[in-house]
This record gives sequence, structure tokens and C-alpha cells, in this order.
Amino acid sequence: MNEKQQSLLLESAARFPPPKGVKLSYGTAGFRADASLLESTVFRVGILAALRSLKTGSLIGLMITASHNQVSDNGVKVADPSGGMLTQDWEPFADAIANAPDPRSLLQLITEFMKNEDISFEGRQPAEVLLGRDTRPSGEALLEAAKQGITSIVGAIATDMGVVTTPQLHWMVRARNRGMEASESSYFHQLSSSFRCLMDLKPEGSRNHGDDDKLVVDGADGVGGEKLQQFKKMLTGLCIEVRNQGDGMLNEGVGADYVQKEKVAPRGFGPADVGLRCASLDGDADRLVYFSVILNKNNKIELVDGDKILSLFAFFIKEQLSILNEGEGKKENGFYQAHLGVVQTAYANGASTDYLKEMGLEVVLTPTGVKYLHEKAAEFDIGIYFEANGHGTILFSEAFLCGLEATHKTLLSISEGSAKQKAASRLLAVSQLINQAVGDALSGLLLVEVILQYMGWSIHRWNELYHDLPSRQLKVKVVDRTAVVTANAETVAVQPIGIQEAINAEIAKYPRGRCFIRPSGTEDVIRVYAEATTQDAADALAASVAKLVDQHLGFGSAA
Ligand code: G16
Repeated sequence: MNEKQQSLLLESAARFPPPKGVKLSYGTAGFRADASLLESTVFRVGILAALRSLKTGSLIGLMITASHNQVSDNGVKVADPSGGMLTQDWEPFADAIANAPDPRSLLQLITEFMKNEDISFEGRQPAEVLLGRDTRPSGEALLEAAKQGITSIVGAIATDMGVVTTPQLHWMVRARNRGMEASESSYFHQLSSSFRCLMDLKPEGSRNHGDDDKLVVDGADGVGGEKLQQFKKMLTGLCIEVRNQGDGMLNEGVGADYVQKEKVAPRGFGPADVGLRCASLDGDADRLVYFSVILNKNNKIELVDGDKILSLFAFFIKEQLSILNEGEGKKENGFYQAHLGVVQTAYANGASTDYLKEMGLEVVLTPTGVKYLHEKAAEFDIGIYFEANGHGTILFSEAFLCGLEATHKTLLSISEGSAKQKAASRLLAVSQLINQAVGDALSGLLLVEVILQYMGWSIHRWNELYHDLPSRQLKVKVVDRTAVVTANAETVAVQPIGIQEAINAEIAKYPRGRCFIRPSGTEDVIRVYAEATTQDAADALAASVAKLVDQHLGFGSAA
């Protein structure tokens, strides 16, 4: 690194001193904390993003969002060249620079890292980072800090895409790195045209029997509601009403996280909505859940969560694959059985995992965090991943898509309009509609809608695919959440010593009981998940384990 570069870094780092006495760590999806603590971290992540761009010779994304967290929090997510999450190999560097006490030590860490990673400025194209933010009031200032971090690397370009959903930014990074246009209009265009293609391939006259035609969407008072309101004008064959578009408080009694965890209707929904198909997005629109309001039940809902979305997608894809592989002619068409697999976490309802296995699918469990699920799903020809909280997508391998395109071409020439040709067309359209960079509530919603119409299913019919085991999730505030260390895809707590035995003793009291604890990577809490055969039992198991957590690690406030 030459002197000019060194002094540029030192000067700009001096403008963003880290907060005193705070240790930030790269969590489930980047750094997340109270917005007032984040300027220096975001500035430093800007530097990291520029270095990542230099290293890979590709465009990198940087998104300012705290997704489902309360409005006073904010955070930063990085998109790698594929559009997926930042490679996990760079997370320790992110941690180290976020916590460097002063500009000199920051510069030293950067110099060493560049040497180890063989990153230099010579002979490389300049770094470029695409920036986006959600609607949080703190977003603008943090985005400015990120820009300054990026441009403190000589020659680096920071391109601001303004207010976008997280999945839009990831999609744009992927698109640009594949030589395509990266803009909001190209995103809307790809989604709406593949949606239209799937609608045109529905069996004649099919619609969601039993539901009103209208879909009512809770926009979480965030960026997703705003974007959907804009986007819905481009969608034909779908009637969407968007509520909570940004007039109320972001994520406050609204949004996918609230609806899924509390199992109640979001603000602005009530008895008048009984019978309607409803959906909820989270604060940055990377999660989606469906629900319907139950009559006379105190805002209670029938929740159709990420596990059910996964099951619906798996059902549909499996059906298209079996049409394609039916009978003879399979080999002549050059098409072979695809390796289809699904990925879940420990939060997946036990009934969903049983259902998917009964369908003959390979089910893999990973720890919480899209970065883990995505990586596993990419090992299949078609990998579908979903967290119960509604974050997920479908990945198609390049090799599979190449084969599918060739098959489709052959089918078009020998049997245009045949069931096989239509199945191939549908799979190709799904690969265009679904956001293969990251979970995306808007593209997921369109795929759900078109599959329901294809199947002729109402939300209730869909929800009947299997019956969820009653479950309960709780959060416990503790002194230090890093004291909990887990293993086996977070199903076992190996630290603090003895806590797992105590949890096991509680689980043993309930038939089909299942319970685990884990430190959140986005909030300063320990999460407790419990499942049992009745709601009372799931509630009691979760409460007793929350009490155990409090006794071992908390402030001793549990009853
Ligand atoms: C992020 C991650 C998700 C994860 C969620 C909760 O979502 O992308 O994979 O499930 O955090 O994580 P934790 O339980 O560790 O707090 P989002 O939508 O908040 O960005």
C-alpha cells in the first residue's frame, strides 16, 4: 500500500471513531445494533466491501438495514459477487476491523489482511460497491459512512441505489456480475414477465377455490410495502391490497417476524378480514409468511409459515419433475432425474420435516442463518431452503439449468404444447421468478400465488398439507449471550455446562416434546424454541426452559 493510500485511510478513519466500551460482532446476517453505535462499523464495512471487490474483481453489495429489528436499530449486510451473503472466511476480518480501537491499528489490520489475501491495487480494475438502504431514519447517515469507507480505498466507486429491499440489492449484484442490467426496473421486469409466463401455463380456468381473489399484504411499515404498492401495477391476474405501507412505526406490531412469533394478526387487520388470504413481509422484505384471520378469536390467526411455503414449493417442483420424467422418451430428450433437496433449521416444525421426508425428499438441517442454508442448498441440482420465519428461496444449479434449457428446446421442436414441454417451461420460469441470490418476499409471494392458482388451492387447503405441532418461541435477556454455545445444528447447548441436561429433564415431561436454546445473532437475547403435542404443553415447556436460561445466565428476573 503506498503512502497516498495509507494517509487517505488514516484521515478518513479518524472521522469515524468507534464507540467506547462496545464490542460488536458479525452476527447471523452482518452487524446489527442500536443505530447510534454503528457509524464507525459501517464505515469499516465499506472498506471491507471495497477490498472484497478488489479481491474478486466483481461488484459487491452493501445494504444498510436491521431487517426485523426495532426501528432504532440498524445494521449492515454485505452481498458477495454471487449475490449471496459475504463469504464466511471474511467474517473474522470484519470482526477485527469493526473493533480496532484507532486508525493506526485499523490500518495495520488492513495491511496484513491485504498481504495474506494477496490483494493489491496494481493491475486490477477499481473496486465497485452497490449501496442500498431500507426506510429507517438512521439509514441516510449510515449510508454516507459506508460511502466514505468505500472511497477511502483509492479509485473505489460507490454506487447508491437509494431505498431498496435487501433482496433487490442482492439481485442487482448477481445480475451485474452476470453481465445483465442491475436496476429496479430490470428486477421488476424479470419478476413480472416470469410470473406472467407461469400464469399462462396454468391449467385452463384454475383459480384459488374457496378464497376471495384478493391477497392482502402487511408491508411491515417498511420498504417492502412501498415497493409492492409500486410493483403491483405491473402484475396482471393478481389483485393485491397493501396495508402498513409506511405510515406507522416499522416492525411495531406488524411484519413477518411479529406475525410468525406471536401468531396474531398485524396492526390494521381484524375481523373484517376473515376469509381473506393474507401475507406479511418483514422490514427489509427478505421474509414472507402467510396467514388467515380466525373469526371471533381475538386477533388469532392460522399461520402459514416458511415451512409451509417450502412444502408448497417442493410439492410443485416435484410434480413438474415427475411430469418431465414420465414414461418413455426420457433419455431421448436428454433429461435425467434431478437431485432435489430441501434445507431447514432446528426451528422447522417437526411435522413439516416428517411431511417432506414422506414426500421422499432429502432433508438437511443447518444452523440458523441464510448463509448456512444457502450454502447447503447450492449442493443440489434444485435446492429449496426455508427458515420457519419465512426466509428462503430455491436454487437451481447451472448444470441443471443448462440441461433443462436443452431439453426444453428439444421438446419445443418435437412436442410443443405437450405436458412435458409445459413442465420444462414452468421450471425455467420458476428459475427466473425466484430470487436465486437470497430469500425475497416479493418473488416468493408471486411464486406462492401462481402455485395456489395452478393447484386450485385456497390458503386453507394449502395449510392442510400437514398439521403443525404446537410450538412456542420466547426470548430471554441475559448478561452475556455468548455464554451459550451450541452444537449439532443448534439442537444441543454444550455451554454452559449442565444446562442441556436440565433442558432434557424438562423435555422428558412432555410427549413428543422438543426444545432448544441458542444465542440470537441479530438481537441481544437467548432464543428458546419448544414444540409438543398441545399448545399448553409447548407453552409450559418453553416457559420452564426460559426460566432455566434465566437462572443460569440471566438477571434472575424470571418467575
Ligand atoms: C436474519 C437472518 C436469518 C435469521 C434471522 C434471525 O434475518 O438472515 O437467517 O433467521 O436473522 O436470526 P437470529 O435468530 O440469530 O436473531 P433478518 O430478516 O432479520 O435479516
